[in-house]
Amino acid sequence: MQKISAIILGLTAMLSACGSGNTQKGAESTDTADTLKTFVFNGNPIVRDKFTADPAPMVHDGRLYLYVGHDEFYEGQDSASGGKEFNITEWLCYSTDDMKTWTDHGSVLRPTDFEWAVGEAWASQVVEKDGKFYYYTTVQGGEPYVGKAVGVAVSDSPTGPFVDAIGRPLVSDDMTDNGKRGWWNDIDPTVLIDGDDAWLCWGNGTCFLAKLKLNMVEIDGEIEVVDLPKYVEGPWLHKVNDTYYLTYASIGKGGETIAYATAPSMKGPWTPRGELTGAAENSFTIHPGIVEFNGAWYLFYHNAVLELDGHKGAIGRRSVCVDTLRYDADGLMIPVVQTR
Ligand code: FUB
Repeated sequence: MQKISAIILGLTAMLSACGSGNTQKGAESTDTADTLKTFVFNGNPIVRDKFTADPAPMVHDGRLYLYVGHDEFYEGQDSASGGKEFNITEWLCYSTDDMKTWTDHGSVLRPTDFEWAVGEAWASQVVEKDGKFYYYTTVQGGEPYVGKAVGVAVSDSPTGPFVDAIGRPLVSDDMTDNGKRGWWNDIDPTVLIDGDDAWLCWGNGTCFLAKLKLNMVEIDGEIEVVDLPKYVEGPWLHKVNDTYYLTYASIGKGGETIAYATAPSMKGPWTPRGELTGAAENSFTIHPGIVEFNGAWYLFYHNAVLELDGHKGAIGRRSVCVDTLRYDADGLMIPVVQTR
């Protein structure tokens, strides 16, 4: 009898723990049959139970997958500088089929899943090719690699498990000029698959562009530099009809804004088209992620308006948001107003 009571008590405790863990403040929440958490989008920011940053959307098989870095609080964060404002040890994945109900897939990759990396899950992007999902990431390299590097992991599923595809960085610090940002300039990869070609673009302070081989895990030829006004970081490539778009975080007054350029070919020439957004509320950084889904276009970005567990939003405690993106008759993106 005592044993049965203990089992019942244990089960009750487990169930109530599951229930409380599944509730996002400000959003309805339920369990799916396979126990993944779901929540309903009721306005920005999208995710309310964690700080999230650097959104990277991908559409596959009628579902939108959103990959983000998990910004985490640590004591001393508010007086840190030089990149130490960020404490990001994993990438998370969320998905939806209607932009309203989201499924939380949890952590899908960590920088330390790359044996040669030591941490720092900075901006990333996932793309699908021939049934494989390639996760291009920013990480901090360990010996013998110094500085930030671009890694690539691969999976048969959009939600992982992802494994290091090549056992070394795809881009390491020695492969590029250090430019304005030294050891930290090889960050923020974005990939565009265009017919039989694939392009990799990345960089902080300098915007680098290179072709990828068909295997998606080797650079093909020279690394070029794209000259863009006020370029800082966070490039995002996409294409509509015959126009190529390179959207990026540019330096504005006291913080980053999103700007973009267009070109008739990935070889350029790139024409600057000005700002797509102003600065993000309460955040020095902003980071674009653009995708078409169910007949509409969306701009994902982050701000820092969320307060969580008594910690206010900050440079290293950001929140991913989404707003509708529209084009004018000439194919130019119409400035996006950031909404709550
Ligand atoms: O999240 C860390 C860094 O901040 C990213 O790599 C940049 O794009 C900026 O958002």
